[in-house]
Amino acid sequence: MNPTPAEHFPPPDWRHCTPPAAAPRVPLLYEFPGSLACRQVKLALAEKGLDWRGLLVNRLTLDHLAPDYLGLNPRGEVPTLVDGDCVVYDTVSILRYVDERLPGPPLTPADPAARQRMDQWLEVQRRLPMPELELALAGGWRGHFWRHQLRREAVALNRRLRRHTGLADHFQSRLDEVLRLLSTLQSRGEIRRQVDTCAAVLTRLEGTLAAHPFAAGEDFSLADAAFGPALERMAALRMDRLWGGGRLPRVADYLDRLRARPAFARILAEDTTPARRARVWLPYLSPRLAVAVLVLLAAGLSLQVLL
Ligand SMILES: N[C@@H](CCC(=O)N[C@@H](CS)C(=O)NCC(=O)O)C(=O)O
Repeated sequence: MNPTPAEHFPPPDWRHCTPPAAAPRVPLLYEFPGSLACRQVKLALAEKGLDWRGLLVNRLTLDHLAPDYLGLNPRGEVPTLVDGDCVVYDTVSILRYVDERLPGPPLTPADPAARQRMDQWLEVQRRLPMPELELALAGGWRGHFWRHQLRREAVALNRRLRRHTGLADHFQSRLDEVLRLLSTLQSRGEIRRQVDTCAAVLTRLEGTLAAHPFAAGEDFSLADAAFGPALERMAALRMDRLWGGGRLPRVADYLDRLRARPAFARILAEDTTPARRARVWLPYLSPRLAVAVLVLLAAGLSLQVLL
């Protein structure tokens, strides 16, 4: 089997890069509204009380496959964080960078046992099959749209593979991933197995939450910045039946407590403003609307000529 984009392009080693010397530090976050991975990073930034400048990578217009963006993030995914000379991709790596290199209250426990728990939960969260579940379980027009978008991406990647041979590695690895996702979506059994994987993780989380209020210990940590948006997304996909109705009461209470945090409410609200939606949808819709208007005009003209 071909390596996944994450295996092909391992996380960058940011420990030797040079962050900007002067304050205030306002890192750039290449992001897409609604992206789970972006919300995890934004939650960590917001919990640390930091400002960031968001730069839209519009997944609707396939901006994440543009050669310039692949130069920053060879996986062709969002988010990517740029802070001076430091360019970081891979969500868990960005979370660690944010906490280790940027100011604000620490989100990594000082206690070694709690730190180890945080690291374990970050890795468990990283392996949750969220891209598959988001595509398979999203209902209504949203589900249809994103599955259609994935097929569009496969066509675009095939075309780009022929045109930009210099980036063949990047396009091939992304194409393999897109084809893997498309094939997973064909199999109900596979999706059921992935839901079971989540259920097993949540049962483990329930056990952990019996010992302390957050995933790693007594305080909010990077593990909660990762799990909060992931649970929120599962709830949006109606996977909350895994913990609702008294099944996993501590997980239910944990999500309620995370939702009640001001940083959490802020990042969700900022993601869904009408202005943000317009910035994403207008570049996608306007050329399509223009073509539709032209087709209608041409049809009207031909009718006039005929009659
Ligand atoms: N494993 C990735 C997760 C990032 C990810 O899956 N990003 C999604 C959006 S939430 C993405 O950019 N997908 C590209 C696509 O759909 O083509 C990481 O650690 O950064």
